[in-house]
Amino acid sequence: MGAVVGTFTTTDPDVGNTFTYSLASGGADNVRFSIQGNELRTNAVFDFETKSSYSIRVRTTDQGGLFFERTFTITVTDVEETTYWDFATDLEGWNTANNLTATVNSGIATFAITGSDPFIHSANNLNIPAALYNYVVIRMQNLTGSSTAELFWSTYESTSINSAKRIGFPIVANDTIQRYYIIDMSANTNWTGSLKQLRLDPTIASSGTVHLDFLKLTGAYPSVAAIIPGTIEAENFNYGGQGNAYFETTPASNSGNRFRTNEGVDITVHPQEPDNYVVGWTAAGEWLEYIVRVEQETYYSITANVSSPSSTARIAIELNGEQIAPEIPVPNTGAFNTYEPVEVITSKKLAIGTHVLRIHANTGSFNIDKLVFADAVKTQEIALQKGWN
Ligand SMILES: [Ca+2]
Ligand SMILES: [Ca+2]
Ligand SMILES: [Ca+2]
Ligand SMILES: [Ca+2]
Repeated sequence: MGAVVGTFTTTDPDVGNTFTYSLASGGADNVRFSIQGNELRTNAVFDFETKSSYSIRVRTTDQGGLFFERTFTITVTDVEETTYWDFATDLEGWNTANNLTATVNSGIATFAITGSDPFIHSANNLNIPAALYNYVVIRMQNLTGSSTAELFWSTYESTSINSAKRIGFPIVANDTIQRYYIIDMSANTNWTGSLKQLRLDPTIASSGTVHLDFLKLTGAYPSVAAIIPGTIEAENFNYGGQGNAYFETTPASNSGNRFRTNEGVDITVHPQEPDNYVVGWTAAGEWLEYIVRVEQETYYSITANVSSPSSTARIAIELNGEQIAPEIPVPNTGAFNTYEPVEVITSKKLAIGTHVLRIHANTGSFNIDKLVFADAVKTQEIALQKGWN
């Protein structure tokens, strides 16, 4: 919003004329733009995934009131926003402030805190649509005595950073491990418009150390976290693109060209279910992520609906970076178009809360339709009852 798209000039045989520009009736998408002086500016957040071409009509008027109108087509190109900061070798555009100094080593940013209100802030021109990116995922280890961290942000519509655009979240004090924190940003109604800058207060303590592994913005697809127990459709991976929501060996295109055609993940339609899609063209090392909400603490049975023409395909299921179940052995189903359910049981109880689930291809050459999570204890009781009949 407010970004300059281009500037207008008028060619007129009368030398010395001056021109003013305005939007003229007849442009289908005029409302999404504004004109300031000779600059065309955005009046909306443009997202390539939603709409990629806009039509506007512009009038140029000379000082005598004579005018000329012309229709323009504005094409939006798919620029992958930076939404993931891994701090691989430096702060990746983030800056420190208020009694906080940072060093980066082995992919971890370490913050030394020596006074009140320490924070880090991102570049001030993020241009990320808040509505799509409704979660912030942070992996960090808090070695301070505080159990609160905070996120602040500004948007192109509301450019100041203040407490109206803030979400505090609980962190573990004096922690012994790196831990995932998944923050639902839609909890604050001011998480809207186009994000301009993010600020992280990694602790509200005034002394101590925090180790930050990464911070990323991601979005549940289509909008809310999948519920466990329940079904996770493979094709409903997060928003965030290559390296953030998924890792693809062919990131430039969707090889099946179905469903989410602007993503690099390879998707085709289920052979028997025209409204259901599957992820295919899998290769070793590829992965997909999903924001999930576990509503019941228990062991789960995970049933993957999969296909493969080979017997070597293997899938790992991870939650917040940890493998939670034995590898799924995808059987040779005879063809990519023949699906079979394969069940594994989690090796630990899954904790209630919001988590990042990852489907990781240890060995490729399989298709995956979905994962069904069910309470393993209940599933086994039903199996027992059947046995007694
Ligand atoms: Ca890192
Ligand atoms: Ca691809
Ligand atoms: Ca692929
Ligand atoms: Ca599916």
